[in-house]
Amino acid sequence: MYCLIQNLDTTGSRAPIYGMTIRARAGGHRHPMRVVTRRTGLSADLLRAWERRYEVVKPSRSEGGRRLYSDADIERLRLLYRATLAGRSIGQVAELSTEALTALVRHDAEADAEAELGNQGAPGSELMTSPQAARYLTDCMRCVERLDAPGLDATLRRAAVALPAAWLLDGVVVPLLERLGTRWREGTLRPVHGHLASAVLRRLLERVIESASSPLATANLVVATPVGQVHEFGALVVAATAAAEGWRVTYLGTDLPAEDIAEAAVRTRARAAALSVVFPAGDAALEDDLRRLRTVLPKDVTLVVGGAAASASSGVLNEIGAAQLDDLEAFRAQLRTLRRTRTARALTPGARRAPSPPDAQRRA
Ligand code: B12
Repeated sequence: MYCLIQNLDTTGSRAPIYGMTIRARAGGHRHPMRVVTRRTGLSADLLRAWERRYEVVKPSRSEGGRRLYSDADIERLRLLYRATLAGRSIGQVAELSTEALTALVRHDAEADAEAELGNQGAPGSELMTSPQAARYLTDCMRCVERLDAPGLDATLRRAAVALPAAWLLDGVVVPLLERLGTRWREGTLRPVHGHLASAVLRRLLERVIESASSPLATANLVVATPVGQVHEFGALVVAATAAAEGWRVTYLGTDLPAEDIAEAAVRTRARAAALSVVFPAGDAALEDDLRRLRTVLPKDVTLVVGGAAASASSGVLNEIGAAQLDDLEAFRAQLRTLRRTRTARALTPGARRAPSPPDAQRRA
């Protein structure tokens, strides 16, 4: 499909960019400008100027003549904006392919972190991730303490624009959730603080999952918590992490029976299913459900399990061949390995294609 689209496009060195955009236009969502400005952080005026002068994207038009942007357009604009925030002019980056921009933005982020660490950071502190992230984290905590939901929402939105997704998650969202848990336990925050923050964080994570989940992705993932597991944020963070890694993510929510997870994996042609288990630990019903899930899940769907209760069931996880992962870094590494393995398989002459949903169901 991708080759076919590339062949259709004859715009020279930028062919892959427009090939990707065409594909998204043919099948993906189209978004009006206000969605684009909200998701990227660009103002409408700046966006129009970039289009006029540099043709950074070529939106289609509605019948009424309004601009309509694809998901790939939005991703490209977001990367361009980040590249300019790092100190470049738009003219220096407008011609780069989306892949080159992704690499550039990632490199900027790493360089920024190293420089800041050299200036101020002691290993092991929050500054390991980014001082900028630490500042957002402090601001978020202040908003929670004041029960200021709009303020928390606005701070997280700013963080989402300014920081690479991995920093947003590892440097702001996860530490914020951890602090909330600690303060709640200590009794220095009341349940209302936790509820207010949870509602805002859930919306943020859902936005990250939706907007980072690439419609162009070739690898699909389903994420859920199994039966009896109601703690949701591990699963949400994992889903957002995978989306930011370029996976197409289907987030299923909590407390799901094995059969439902398997059906979603089959229907979305998932390469992997990720489960979060937190409480209760070592639960016999959970372990039965995990065994059943492995039998109803197609064989070529990798099962990945993490969360505080995972180690209590490591015997069962070993037995069913599930990958038990402790943290988001290990998860990212696993996702990259899975994608490489799949690409290598697809490139091997005569390699077996991933089963179609009905085949997979029959085998199950
Ligand atoms: C919020 C919360 C709740 C909320 C959940 C809301 C929701 N929609 O999720 C509510 C109020 C419902 C709740 C209920 C309960 N909770 Co509670 N809860 C918490 C709290 C404060 C935060 C959990 C959280 O969201 N953390 C943030 C996420 C991101 O962290 P995480 O899940 O650990 O995930 C990280 C890693 O584990 C990993 N990860 C997680 N999943 C996966 C998956 C994969 C594939 C990978 C790679 C990685 C990975 O990545 C994440 C990022 O680092 C914790 C305390 C704490 N500090 O953790 C207690 C806590 C988890 N709850 C606890 C308990 C006991 C309960 C209740 C029994 C309380 C009660 N008496 O009713 C009930 C249980 C209800 C039930 N039926 O199971 C205990 C569990 C103790 C234990 N381990 O044995 C904790 C630890 C509090 C405590 N110290 O006592 N809880």
